[in-house]
Amino acid sequence: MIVRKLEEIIGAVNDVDTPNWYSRRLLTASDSVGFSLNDTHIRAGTETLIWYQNHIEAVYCIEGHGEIELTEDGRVYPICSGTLYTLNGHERHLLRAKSDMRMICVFNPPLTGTEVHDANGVYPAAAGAQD
Ligand code: 9YT
Repeated sequence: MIVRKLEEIIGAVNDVDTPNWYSRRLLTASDSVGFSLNDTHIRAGTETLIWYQNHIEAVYCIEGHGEIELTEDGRVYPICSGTLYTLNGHERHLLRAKSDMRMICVFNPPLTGTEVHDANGVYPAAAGAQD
């Protein structure tokens, strides 16, 4: 059993800060549970290109509001507290935060804990992952 508190992650190596968002990786690959879980804040007014080619991400918004736009067809989905979206098709998208947003993000395969997006919005594949 794993019991962990947010205060243990804040300021540690798994507290990842970028210009558009900061993400506290509460569960990571080293926990060996098959997924990872982040407590992520998106800064108001930001737009982030995201394309999880190597992962499935589920995102549950618990604070704030914004939208995602799928770049393939321009469809826009409003996101607010209580909205879940899951990128089960590895959809390339833009995330726009209309206010500060807080999201619980689950990744499969799990993140190692320190990932940031590359220029294409991608996180690298987990070591040992199959193509
Ligand atoms: C919602 C979203 O994907 N935000 C970008 C950060 C990412 N979810 C993370 O690593 O927590």
